[in-house]
Amino acid sequence: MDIVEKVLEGGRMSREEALELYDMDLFVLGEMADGIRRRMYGKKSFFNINRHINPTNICKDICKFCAYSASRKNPNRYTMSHEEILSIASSAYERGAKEVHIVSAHNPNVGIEWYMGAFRKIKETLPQLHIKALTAAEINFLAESENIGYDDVIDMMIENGVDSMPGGGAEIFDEEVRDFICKGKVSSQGWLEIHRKWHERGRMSNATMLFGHIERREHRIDHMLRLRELQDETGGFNAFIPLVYQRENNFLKVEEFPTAQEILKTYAISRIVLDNIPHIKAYWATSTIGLALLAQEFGADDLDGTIEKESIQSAAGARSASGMSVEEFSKLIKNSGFIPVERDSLYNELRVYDQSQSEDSIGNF
Ligand code: V47
Repeated sequence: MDIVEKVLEGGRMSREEALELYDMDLFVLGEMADGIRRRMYGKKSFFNINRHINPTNICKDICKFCAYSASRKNPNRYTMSHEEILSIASSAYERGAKEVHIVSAHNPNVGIEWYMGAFRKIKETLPQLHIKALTAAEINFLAESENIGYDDVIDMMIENGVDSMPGGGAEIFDEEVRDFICKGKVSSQGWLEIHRKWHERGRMSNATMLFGHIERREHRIDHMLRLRELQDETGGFNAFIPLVYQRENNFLKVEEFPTAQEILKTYAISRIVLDNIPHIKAYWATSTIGLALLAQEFGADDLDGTIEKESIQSAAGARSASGMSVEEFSKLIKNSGFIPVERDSLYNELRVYDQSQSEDSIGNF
């Protein structure tokens, strides 16, 4: 059976087959990925109203791709107070945000209580607001610096109101590439173990992959396969998010950047290979909004959210510093031929923006 037939019959891709997908014509790949996406969600494209908060940029680690960390080129070191964090979360909530996405650097000057206290304060004040916080890299950092286990940090997160985990810190699992781009950060095995432990507690998380730097196609496939294996075990990943590498203001010098074709192929292949992860997210902050909208035809069913403010990718050149309004966001999705569906953090549908009329309908279709 050839690969196209196998994909059409819902067969699972082997490592070799997954790699071969990259050699296929972009539109053949797109049609296969779109077929899977359409069977799952029709023309619905999901997004949420969220606010990214990056409470400190002081970092003990040195990742070559990072332009956000204050330990390198960024002269503006900051650490927010709990009051500042709460005030950002409160004003976002008042404007309709359903989720705060809180990701920080690995700040050695504040203890674990600074992190946990911020979550507790938000949860006590705004119990309805979903807190998606702490990447596995941050959890590993906190466990190491406090000399406690992953389980301890995870239990504290739950006690202090964290609802789900973002997918950051995964970068590329291949150990050689990882060592070169972010030596000293959580290991691949550690990243997967932390997510396994989180899932074992009945909680959901996401998984990212940073691509378009020095990694090769085979490393991306390897990354996807390690995630697929864990997902077979736990079922705890909601979304896979390929993050396109942003090149400015950092130390990872790259000669060739991925073309739009390569980026779209990567979305399509992830939809085909990750047959057990429900959502493929085209995170517009790194892909650009134009390509994210196109990615809807190449397997992606989720465009993340309005973001409102973002500091990590925008420090490296992405045009995401001030997010997007929900009106603009939903209009772009609608005008690209898809049905904008506002979701909550766990993918329950909150509001469907009707295709044919300008009015919205509320509830599930
Ligand atoms: O892990 C850092 C990435 C991630 C660069 O779970 C860069 O819903 C591109 O995890 N170019 C943090 N990327 C962001 C993150 C995330 C984003 C959106 C949604 C979700 C989710 C999670 O940002 C880091 C790292 O891989 N990053 N520098 C850069 N130069």
